[in-house]
Amino acid sequence: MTNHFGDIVAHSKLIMMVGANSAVANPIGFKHFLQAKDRGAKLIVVDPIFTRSAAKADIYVRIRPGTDIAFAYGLLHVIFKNGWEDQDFIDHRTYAMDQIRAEAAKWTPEEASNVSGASVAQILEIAELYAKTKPAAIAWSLGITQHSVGSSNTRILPILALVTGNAGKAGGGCQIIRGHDNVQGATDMANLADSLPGYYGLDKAAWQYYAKTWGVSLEYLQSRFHPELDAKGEHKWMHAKGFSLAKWWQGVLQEEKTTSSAPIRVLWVQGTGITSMSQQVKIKEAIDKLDMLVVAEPFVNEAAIITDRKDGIYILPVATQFECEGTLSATNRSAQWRSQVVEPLYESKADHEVMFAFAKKFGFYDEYVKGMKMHVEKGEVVKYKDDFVWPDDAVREIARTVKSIGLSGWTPERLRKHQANWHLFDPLTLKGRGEMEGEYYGLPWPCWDEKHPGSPVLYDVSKPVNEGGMGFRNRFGMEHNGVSQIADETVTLPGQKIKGGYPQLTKANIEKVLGITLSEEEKAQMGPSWAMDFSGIIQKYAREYGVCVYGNARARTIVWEFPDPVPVHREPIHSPRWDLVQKYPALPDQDNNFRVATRFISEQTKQDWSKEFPTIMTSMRLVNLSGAGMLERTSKYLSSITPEMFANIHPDLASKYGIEDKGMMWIHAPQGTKIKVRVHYNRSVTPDRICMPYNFAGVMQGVDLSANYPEGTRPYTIGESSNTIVNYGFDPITQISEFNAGLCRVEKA
Ligand SMILES: Nc1nc2c(c(=O)[nH]1)N[C@H]1C(S)=C(S)[C@@H](COP(=O)(O)OP(=O)(O)OC[C@H]3O[C@@H](n4cnc5c(=O)[nH]c(N)nc54)[C@H](O)[C@@H]3O)O[C@H]1N2
Ligand SMILES: Nc1nc2c(c(=O)[nH]1)N[C@H]1C(S)=C(S)[C@@H](COP(=O)(O)OP(=O)(O)OC[C@H]3O[C@@H](n4cnc5c(=O)[nH]c(N)nc54)[C@H](O)[C@@H]3O)O[C@H]1N2
Ligand SMILES: [Mo]
Repeated sequence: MTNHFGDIVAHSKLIMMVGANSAVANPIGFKHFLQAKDRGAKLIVVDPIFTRSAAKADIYVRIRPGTDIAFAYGLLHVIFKNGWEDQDFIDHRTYAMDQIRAEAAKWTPEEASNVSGASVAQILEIAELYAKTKPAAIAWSLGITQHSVGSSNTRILPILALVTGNAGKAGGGCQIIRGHDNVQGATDMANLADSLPGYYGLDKAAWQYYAKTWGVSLEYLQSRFHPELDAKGEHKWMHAKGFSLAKWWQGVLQEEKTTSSAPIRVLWVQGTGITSMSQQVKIKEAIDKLDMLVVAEPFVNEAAIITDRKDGIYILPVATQFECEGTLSATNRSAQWRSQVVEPLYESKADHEVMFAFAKKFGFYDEYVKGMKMHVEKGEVVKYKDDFVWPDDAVREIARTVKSIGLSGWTPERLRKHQANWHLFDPLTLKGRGEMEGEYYGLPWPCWDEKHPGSPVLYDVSKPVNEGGMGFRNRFGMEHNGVSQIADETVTLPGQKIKGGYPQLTKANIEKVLGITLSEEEKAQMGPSWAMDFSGIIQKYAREYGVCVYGNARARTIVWEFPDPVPVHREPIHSPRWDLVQKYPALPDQDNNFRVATRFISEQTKQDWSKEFPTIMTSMRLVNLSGAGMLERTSKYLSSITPEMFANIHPDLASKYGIEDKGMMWIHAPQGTKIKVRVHYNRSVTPDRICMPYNFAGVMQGVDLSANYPEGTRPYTIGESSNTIVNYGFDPITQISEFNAGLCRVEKA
């Protein structure tokens, strides 16, 4: 999220909500959109389903799943054609907009309408309204990300904000309304298979940096990996992405090409539902085949239920958030300190205690916790005490290390003080008063040092850097195709002592960029770049000169290292429009991403899937159930609201197949799987598509698995998981599943 919820209430004059149903998924967050509306802001909702959020919209646009790029280019076509773009912003702060313009030129409103299903009149109306109403925010969530074009989707929407000059503005920006309370923190801390914490990547420099902060040698870290070397003589598996949550099962089954040192034999699950992932039948087969499955969490994870195996399953009781203390990151990048309410109940242990016990058992506990006993002296990370205090020293380790996104100012003392003084912060501006004067609530990152107030709005050049302002990040080199990637001389922030754009600060360039001379001592202590400078000297000078350590650059609209540098529309892997598959085909198949091969074009063109599977299927959420659903389905009251798994279907579609309201139906998927669910006649869906929640498990392809729950643990409700029939399909960059666009066939049961 570039801005924050209060900012929407206070400043947005228009909110275009694309692929999010916050009225259900984030009811408290959605309240802010409604408050903005009360103030006169316009709400546009773009969604294939007439959702509860759509019901509150001034304009609702129904599009076909997986066609947001076509729709957005339709808007861009009209905006460019009429000269409604913010040319000043484009000239000074962006790169390669010509290429976007060229792609947009192809998308006449008629073609955008043909592909997306939005009417030409709506495209014209929204393009004008969006371009002329400022500031305008764009909000999105899973309707954008959960596609085989998910990462391109997440680029085309910020491009709309850049074209209209809405990026880096109060009331503008991109409001990505994220999922679990700490999902931002989870990615920041690299619950990811392709990076070290703080998005440092997996190259040798990153590992060396982490070896230093953890107080261990690089050789020690290397020794933790399979010893195979690559062509350059480097430790191959240390620098390779791991398996992803979406496709780990392929590492067990080895049915398609996998690139790993050995098949996966053990699965350790801690804090994810497993039944929340697509390809449930493959997942079940993989769990059956493992040597061992461990599930460590507060409930009985249904990963242990969907398998036929009777041994080799360990269920470890983990404490809940109320039984431990620490920090988390809210969707707007603010930290929140969370207090312990009670001691862990019964024999459960907090997550970190489980991990410590694991590390002890496997003989690496000392190295595992050493980072919490280290601090910086003269630019070097050295051990300074024999024991650590949880969670304070974990937070200190993060502040010392994660400079990339600016967590340096997040000390436990500051975060605790924010928690104790909630009442002193203004929810609309996040500004503190009284004792908290000069700070923003939760020190939204980047928070560059212990004096920094946090950054409520990313890329805001109207504020001094030391007060939360910044330009765009210089992350992709100094130039591309001979064009400078640095912002031009007009982009000078208040308080900035040098003029215009500048590169990210490194040991090699800092003297030249700032016009300073470093002492020999400073040079000796300084790290190679701002993101790896334990000494803090680069940030010290940045503060003095009013500049941002990561540079002041241009927003690139093309990502040259991606398969689609310019976002282009590609039909879903299972498309209802065979005619469009020829024109907008999927990407070539991938040989190795996250260690596995993934089918794109070969799956898409294997046959005209729409003949046998003519109906589109999408996902929805329920207010009373969350994620894999185990937490709430064990609650008598919450589960009674939706006592059964169901699918919403339009009466016209249902009657075509003789399917009765409140009766049962089978839903069949292209991969040969099926689920049996309760029928809900519903007019939020059109007759070409059905929609269903994903929060059930415990029944698979019509088979009730109640007997597999340990005694006394079966939740009040169980049901088919929609992920048994979610179609094969993954994003080429992130590998997120195509949960929100697939095909199926319905049949009376
Ligand atoms: N009660 C409850 N709250 C939750 C959760 C929960 O399970 N239960 N889950 C939490 C989590 S983890 C998350 S990530 C958030 C998710 O929050 P949301 O993403 O807001 O939740 P969804 O219901 O998945 O909404 C996605 C919307 O995108 C639409 N959509 C599908 N395909 C497309 C498309 O191609 N284009 C467009 N424009 N729209 C499309 C869907 O119809 C749906 O209305 O919710 C969080 N909050
Ligand atoms: N079809 C379809 N599938 C989807 C989606 C969709 O829209 N459609 N959405 C996707 C999205 S965005 C997400 S985020 C996932 C969500 O799905 P999951 O990642 O499965 O999320 P949850 O069910 O919320 O939580 C997982 C487990 O963590 C346990 N847990 C709770 N607190 C703790 C704790 O403190 N410690 C430990 N160790 N465990 C704990 C819970 O009991 C639960 O079993 O589902 C994805 N799957
Ligand atoms: Mo999520």
